[in-house]
Amino acid sequence: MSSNPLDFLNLQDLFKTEDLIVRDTVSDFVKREVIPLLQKAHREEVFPKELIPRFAEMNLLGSNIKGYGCPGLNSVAYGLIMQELERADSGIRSFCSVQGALVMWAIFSYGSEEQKKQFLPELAKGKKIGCFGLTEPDAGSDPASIKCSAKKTKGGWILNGNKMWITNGSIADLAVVWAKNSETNNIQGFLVEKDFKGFSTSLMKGKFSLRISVTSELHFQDCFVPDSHILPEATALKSALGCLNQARYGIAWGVVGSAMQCYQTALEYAGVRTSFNKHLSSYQLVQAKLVKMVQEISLAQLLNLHIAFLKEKETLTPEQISLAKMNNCKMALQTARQARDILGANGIIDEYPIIRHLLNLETVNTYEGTEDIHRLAVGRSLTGFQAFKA
Ligand code: TGC
Ligand code: FAD
Repeated sequence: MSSNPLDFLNLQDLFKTEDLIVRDTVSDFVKREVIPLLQKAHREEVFPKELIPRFAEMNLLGSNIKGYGCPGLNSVAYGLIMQELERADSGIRSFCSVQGALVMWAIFSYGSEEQKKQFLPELAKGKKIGCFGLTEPDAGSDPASIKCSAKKTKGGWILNGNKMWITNGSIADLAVVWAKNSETNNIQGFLVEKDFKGFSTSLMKGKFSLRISVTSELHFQDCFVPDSHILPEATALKSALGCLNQARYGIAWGVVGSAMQCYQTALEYAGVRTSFNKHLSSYQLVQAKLVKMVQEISLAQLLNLHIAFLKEKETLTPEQISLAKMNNCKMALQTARQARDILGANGIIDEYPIIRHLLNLETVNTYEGTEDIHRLAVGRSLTGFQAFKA
């Protein structure tokens, strides 16, 4: 029998010792402190906020940013953190992704020195929670068509419009908001604090996916944002898309964690459950499903290691990230579906993690660019023709 069915190709021989320490530390934390909270949180549709100080103590917020209270971990260690967090739940990884890859990264990449010093250490310590507002009710896949407007006024800007589907929105102290300059039509980035007049949020309830994650609408009604809170280097749509690259990279790693958890559960279950007087795992059809899972997980793990290598070399392109996000989300969704099947009726009950992962992965395959949007992004880079629009 395989000595480590979760690392069939023994890829961990390629990791540095310090990366393995990071992985194992986060894995222990997840098993001891995160997983025990999930069944209740998922049933009640609440985020387990008590974990936020622990995320900070464990350096999980902005862990690949250098300086400003962040540890500056390499791309493999960062990816392994995402993988281990998502083995628990995509909503747990989402919380850390939004805080680190979308909010902190936006400030780190496009903010002034004052903004970095003011916000990054507090965000790293979990003293402030952030959210990232790009999507609107009528603009998801096509962010160039957002309507949220920013009009220059004395000493600042006036924001009007609505954002929808915003992770952490209602619990955020600080929102990175993308709005169109009403004179130039350029998309610009703003930092909106929760007590700014004219800014409000509303919680979106009734999700059957990512239930432990807070999802909200953001509303701006003549909301005044002082000049000190415009991100000076975030001056176009490509600035927002630059943040998405960071988050999509983390998702490519994260969903492999979900797939690993589903596959491990199915493998163990098939080893003890009997049907027609034999263990499920002794049947060829069940083995075929388990082999398909380990085959796809192993290929996704290899892909992640390679994009980490490219990211460290600073040659990783958006289209390569699209390929990895698209492939690994689909792979995780298919793995979760096969794992659910192996558990029969037990596959739909929350005593096991599979159905929760399966439902979560429907969101993860959609947010940060749907599967088809990434397919089209890769298609454009292959052919030179964009097939997004007329
Ligand atoms: P397009 O003409 O392709 O691009 C406009 C400009 O941006 C550049 N660019 C990028 N730059 C950096 N990174 C990328 N990934 C980039 N993609 C494009 C591009 O070179 C161009 O630059 P320039 O200098 O020529 O102006 O723009 P388009 O309007 O045709 O749209 C392209 C498309 C569809 C790929 C893009 O807009 C897209 O990615 N759509 C998907 C939207 C999306 O992913 N939204 C995510 C919202 S945030 C979220 O979901 C958080 S979930 C959080 C959680 O809980 O984890
Ligand atoms: P649409 O753009 O309406 O797409 C619907 C369908 O049409 C999809 O299948 C899509 O692939 C297809 N489609 C669209 N355009 C084309 C085309 N040109 N060619 C072919 N097919 C096309 N956004 C944020 O800004 N911040 C967040 O924190 C955030 N968190 C989220 C959390 C959750 C739980 C969810 C579900 C979403 C979140 N989002 C967030 C929004 C997410 O990024 C969008 O839902 C996503 O980009 C897709 O947009 P849409 O839902 O409007 O779908």
